[in-house]
Amino acid sequence: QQVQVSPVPQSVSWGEKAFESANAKYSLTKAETTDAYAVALLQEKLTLADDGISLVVGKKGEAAVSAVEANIPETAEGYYLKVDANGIIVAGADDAGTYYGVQTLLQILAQPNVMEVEISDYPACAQRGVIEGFYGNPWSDADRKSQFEFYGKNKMNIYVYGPKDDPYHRTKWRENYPADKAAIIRGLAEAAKKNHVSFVWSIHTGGSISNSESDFKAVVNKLEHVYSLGVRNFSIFFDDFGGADASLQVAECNYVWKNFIEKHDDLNRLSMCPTKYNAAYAGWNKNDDYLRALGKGLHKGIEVMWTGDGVADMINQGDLDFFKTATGGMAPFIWLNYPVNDYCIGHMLMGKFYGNDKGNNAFGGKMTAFTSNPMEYAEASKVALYGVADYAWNMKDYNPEANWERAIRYLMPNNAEAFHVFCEHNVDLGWTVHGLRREGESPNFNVNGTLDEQKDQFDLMVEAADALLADTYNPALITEITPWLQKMKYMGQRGQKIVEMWGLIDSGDTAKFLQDYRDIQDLLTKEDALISRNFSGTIKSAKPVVATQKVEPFLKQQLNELVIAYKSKYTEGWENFPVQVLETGNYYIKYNGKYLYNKNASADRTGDMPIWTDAIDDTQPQKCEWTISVDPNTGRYKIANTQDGRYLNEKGQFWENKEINPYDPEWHSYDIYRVNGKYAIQTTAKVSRKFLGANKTRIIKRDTPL
Ligand code: LOG
Repeated sequence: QQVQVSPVPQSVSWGEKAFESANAKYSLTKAETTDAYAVALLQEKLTLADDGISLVVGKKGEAAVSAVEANIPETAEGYYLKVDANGIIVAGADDAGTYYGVQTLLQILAQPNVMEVEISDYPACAQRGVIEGFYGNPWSDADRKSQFEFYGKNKMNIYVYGPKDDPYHRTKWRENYPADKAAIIRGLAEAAKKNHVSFVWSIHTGGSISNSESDFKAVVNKLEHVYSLGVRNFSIFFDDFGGADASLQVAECNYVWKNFIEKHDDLNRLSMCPTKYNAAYAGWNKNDDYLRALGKGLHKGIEVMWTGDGVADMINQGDLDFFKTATGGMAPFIWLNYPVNDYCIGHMLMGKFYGNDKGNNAFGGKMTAFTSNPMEYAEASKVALYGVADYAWNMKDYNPEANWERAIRYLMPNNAEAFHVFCEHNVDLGWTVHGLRREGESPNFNVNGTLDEQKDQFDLMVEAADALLADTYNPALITEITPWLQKMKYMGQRGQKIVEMWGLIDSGDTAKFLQDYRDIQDLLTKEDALISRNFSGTIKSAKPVVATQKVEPFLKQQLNELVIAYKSKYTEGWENFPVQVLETGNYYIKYNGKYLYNKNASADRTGDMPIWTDAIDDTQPQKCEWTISVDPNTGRYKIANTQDGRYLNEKGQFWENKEINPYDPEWHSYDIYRVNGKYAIQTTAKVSRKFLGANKTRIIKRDTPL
């Protein structure tokens, strides 16, 4: 059998079986100068012995590999690898190339039957990796070390440290790390190196810096401090604080270049994240003054980050063209905002990594880096990052489906099927301020399928959750996703009950029907109590949601239909029925004793305000009549006013202003339920941080008695 090496090599040709790996010993030939980390890996993973299979490892210029020198790819980090009857040779273009050749070899040798093979391989994109740049709980030391090892195995070579909630990165940028935290950074820089990952430490001086030499000196002092901890690559961030002052930013970056980068022989890179870091933020203007000034003013060699068309966008040729024109000829350092979920923290993003241009291998050359901003869930992010690594290494052969299947098996080898089910149901982001959607959630769930088919799917949700909760292969991963596993299990159980209840309507077992109904309420209560993990300070907590694209709306809608079907047939138990559904029709909505009506007034845009409409002291209820109906596609209630029929949950009414909400057509959502014998509407409105001038998306909830 042939192993699918991941990332997929640029060129591979397989032959016959060469030998069996069980009990195989290898006799290592290398040079003094051969990459020490590659050698250490071989020593760690293989049994070495003088009478073993010949294993020659080296880089271009070293005598051991001179025979194959002509086969070594020119591209930095490339390698040539051959396994045949004579043994094995790994020849790198440089140290990293040798190391990556060894990583590929270890994947091949992990198979029971080792096949003859010849590989010529090199990266499409020179810098490939991750930007820890999200809001929320920064990754732990252990998370990061596990990441670096993963990057090494997957040929990613850059990690940018920029967690928004590390105060020493942002709010306290002038202060040095205290000793304990400094030791952690030192350890990380060292751990990154061992995996051929360049650790980039970034500083976010934001709005608390002036265009003055004394302030710029403070930046250099901080960078010198981090340099003293072993970091050799740096970045300066100007995202998300407001002031797009190009002259200050250029001055700051160039000062750092001259007085820090150029002062150290072992520094040669600097990057910056601009304030207008995507086309939307630059008003889609290719002649934007700010970007032009960066392109003109920044010292040659300073790389500029770019997220694409908007904040969360997949990358295509158009993005590169826009950036190139706007900056007067630069290639972007791509900061891809996926699978980051800090703006939709209830969602785990476990789907396929797809949607970026494949180009041919020249596409990777048109960007200086391809990096992904992940979730604060480090282990769970690896599903997407497995795709990022594969894509950035070899775009032309990148296959999202095949990659995803491999990622699932690689990350959860003993319960791959269960993990597959989990990933299938955690794909889409839902509606968010950034508008990014992911297709294909719950692909095996058919809303028009038979009850039996649906039952199978619900059973799988429950079984997969149980299997994963008991899995011990990667405890850190299971800890991260546990609330989502519990949610998936409860949802599956709700589904099982719903299937059963349709049978009970027919059979007339009203007692069991009512019991199932109450059980569903209990499950919902349990789901409502789920919370992602312990949070502190300004860090938000997440309420896990699962399968929001298809399964959740289906469950809601089915429950409504079941109750309506029950009511049309039976009266038994109805009085005490803990009804949560509202029959559709026309209603007046009262809030604090006043009728709500369709007043086209502007809402308070700064505070915790209900977004939809003002309550007025109006004695003419006909003016404020609302039609309530269930949207069959989402299972959500739609509330339309009877005056002009516009829906509250579409942007027509108060949110026409594109400045405020450029993307989200479903700004409001409603849950209608019954408390103390009265109906209530719970409004959930999202307000973007851009619009609030604050840092975070805000979720506003209000109960409105009907
Ligand atoms: C932030 C980033 C955040 C991401 C997603 C950049 C350059 N900055 O809108 O820290 O994780 O979006 O919410 C951002 O993307 N701002």
